[in-house]
Amino acid sequence: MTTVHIGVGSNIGDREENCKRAIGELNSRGISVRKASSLYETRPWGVKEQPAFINMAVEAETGLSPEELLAAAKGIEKEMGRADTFKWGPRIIDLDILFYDDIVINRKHLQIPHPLLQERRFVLAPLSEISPDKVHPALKKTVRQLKEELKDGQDA
Ligand code: PH2
Ligand code: MG
Ligand code: MG
Repeated sequence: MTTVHIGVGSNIGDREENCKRAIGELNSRGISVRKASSLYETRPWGVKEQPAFINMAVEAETGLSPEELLAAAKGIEKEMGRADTFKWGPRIIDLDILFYDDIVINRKHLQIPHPLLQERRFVLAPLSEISPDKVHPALKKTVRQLKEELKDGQDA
């Protein structure tokens, strides 16, 4: 079993319900959620002209490989009716692999740890609630440290 961290976000429809449903779907696909953060309402990052998000982070255990985990996340997004919009655009549900144990993967379609997590308060705030001492395997800093190092303007 491997410990993984997943970021959950939604900014369309019943955002809270969408996040909760996604957690149920993870559990039913062999990704057993052990810890879930609170729900955070966050300002849109990247593309600002869109509705506010609900974000959260979970820690889970799984026997799935990184590729299988990615396929499961994409499958849940699809099943929940996620439509293709544009990069960083609005979405009913977004499931991003943040960490997969201490593995570092840099393939075109799969990058772990998530390449932008250190720039995003909407990721680091919920993540530091559940796993503050988790060390980023490439940056060699804890989640707590990364959150403290965010610049003031980086509030989403
Ligand atoms: N996701 C994005 C782009 N911008 N902003 C917030 N606040 N929360 C998100 O989950 C988010 C975002 C692309 O995945
Ligand atoms: Mg995302
Ligand atoms: Mg995504």
